[in-house]
Amino acid sequence: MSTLLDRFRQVLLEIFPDPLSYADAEATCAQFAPCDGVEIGSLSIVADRTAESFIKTVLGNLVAQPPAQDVWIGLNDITQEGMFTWSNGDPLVYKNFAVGQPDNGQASGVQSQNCVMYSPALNGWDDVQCQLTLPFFCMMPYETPQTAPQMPPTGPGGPGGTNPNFV
Ligand SMILES: [Ca+2]
Repeated sequence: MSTLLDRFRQVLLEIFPDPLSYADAEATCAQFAPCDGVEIGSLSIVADRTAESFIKTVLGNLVAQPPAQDVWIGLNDITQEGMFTWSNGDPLVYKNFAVGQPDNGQASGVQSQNCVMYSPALNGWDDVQCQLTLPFFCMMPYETPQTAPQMPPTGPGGPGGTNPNFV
């Protein structure tokens, strides 16, 4: 399990490697939503470069050979074409669309593209068809450790797989 602790939001980003459509990925994340939280249980937003770097690192470890797989991020313009919104309602401040994107499928000319993936190969974001199946990250609850003593940091692949560089 690979997670990124966002200390400000008190959430963890956790990868779900099995590919799903955007809607099914959203539904999977929503299973973890508490009654009183809007962030927990949504597809991961990418609020800054730190989060994006983490996602890229996890993807690099996920597959043996590059190129790493693309993943859904919690960004879409399903409601209104061209108006991209994060799954948790945050304003779209940090953006990293790849060159020429979002193009709503203009290049392919096949079908509108309303859901956004992060592509390590593109080193950025691309709007694609929502029915594509991709791995994804969910925003998961982070529970502050109680009175247990601090454990020494573990490297990637250690217990829990938490990368100390991002905590
Ligand atoms: Ca596109």
